[in-house]
Amino acid sequence: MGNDTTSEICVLGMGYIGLPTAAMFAANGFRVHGVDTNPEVVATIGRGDIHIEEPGLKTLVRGAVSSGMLRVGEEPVPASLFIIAVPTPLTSDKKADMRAVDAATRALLPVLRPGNTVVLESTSPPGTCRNRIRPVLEAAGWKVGETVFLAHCPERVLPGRILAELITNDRVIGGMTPACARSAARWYARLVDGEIFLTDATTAELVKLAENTYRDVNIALANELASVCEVAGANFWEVQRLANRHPRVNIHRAGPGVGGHCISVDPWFLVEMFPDRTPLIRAAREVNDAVPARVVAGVPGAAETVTLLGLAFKGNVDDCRESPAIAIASLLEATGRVVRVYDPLVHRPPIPIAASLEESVRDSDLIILTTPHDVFHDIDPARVAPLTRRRALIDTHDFLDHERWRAAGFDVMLRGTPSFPAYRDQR
Ligand code: SAJ
Repeated sequence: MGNDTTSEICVLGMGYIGLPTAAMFAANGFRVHGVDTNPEVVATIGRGDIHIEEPGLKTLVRGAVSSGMLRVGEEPVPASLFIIAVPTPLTSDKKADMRAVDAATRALLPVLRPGNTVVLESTSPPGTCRNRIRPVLEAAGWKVGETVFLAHCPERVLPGRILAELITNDRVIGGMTPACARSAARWYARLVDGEIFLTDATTAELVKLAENTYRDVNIALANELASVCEVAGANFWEVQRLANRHPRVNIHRAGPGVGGHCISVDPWFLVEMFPDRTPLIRAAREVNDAVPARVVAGVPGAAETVTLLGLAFKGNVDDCRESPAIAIASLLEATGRVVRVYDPLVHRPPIPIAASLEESVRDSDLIILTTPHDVFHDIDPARVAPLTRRRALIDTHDFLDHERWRAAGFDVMLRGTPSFPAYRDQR
């Protein structure tokens, strides 16, 4: 046991992954020091509060901070395990921005001691541990695999289910050496109920990218099939349902595009590093990125005021990062339309949103369901209908009860079917 400035675990980056991970270790009896370079984030967590929304997180953090097991600051402190969980966003030219990983690596050097383990959790391009972090540690005099241990343990938790999945998901731990993997695994074994698989660092980096790329490519296929169905006179949702009765087929869901900070970002890490070997991965990204424009192209010319139901990137979360709804809003505005957005789950909207459902649909010519929040099922179309100027609904997710909306007088247009308006003229 150490004193006030020594923790067992030091987590660098108090975001969507770092904060839940730090709080979960703290709740399991570890003394944890959380680090963030943003003083506001440090102050918020320091008073037991949170700056991101995730079910159960507030209670967990409040308990961990008030028990003294989770402390926060702007600088790393000596610890036995360092977890780097900082953002690895995309630059505007679709390259991995590794500045936060580099800064975190440098920041822990002054407090690193013999026998420490450094784990990179941030999703990173293949070779990051070997070619980016190891040289910095070795330049500082450390011998990786002997005097310090370095491993990649990618996070794989689903926003909205982070706390449960931190415990139940299997983990892949890739070490720079087998001793590095074992050293990291000893820590995670005390938190994780899922199975822990040991491998090398580059394989672990690729496992994470492969998982999200698999999703992206399959979602692109679904979106492309949906577009085909619109002109072929078929219903994509029926095609998907029936094809998925085949034992070896799993067609994903079409939608308004792919959002979030992971699936729409990670495949680019492979394209950036291996441009000649990734034509399919690049094409899938481009297909999914083009879906918001397809949705907007389908908006009837007469619709001057458009209401978007949902701003979050997926259902039942408040997270708006890379949300297709934001892209759809800005594309609609670029065509001169008035856009109103309703999302009761989003508390820190990146673009202005309406204060109520009524405000968002008043004098609207078209409602587009952009996010499948469960609460939208509770909307009574008969109450909405008299407020609108025209009764038209585009459902991009096949989510709402269409019969109910039709009964209230709405013209229902479903993405992936011939009712989708862009294609009505082509038949
Ligand atoms: N989406 C579709 N069709 C589908 C599935 C998803 O259009 O069939 C869209 C969603 O609407 C959303 C986006 O894709 O806009 C991503 O949503 P998601 O729920 O599939 O995934 P994320 O981004 O919330 O979380 C993913 C997860 N990865 C995998 O499922 C392989 C999660 O386990 C990862 O931890 C997370 O990325 C991450 O941090 O990398």
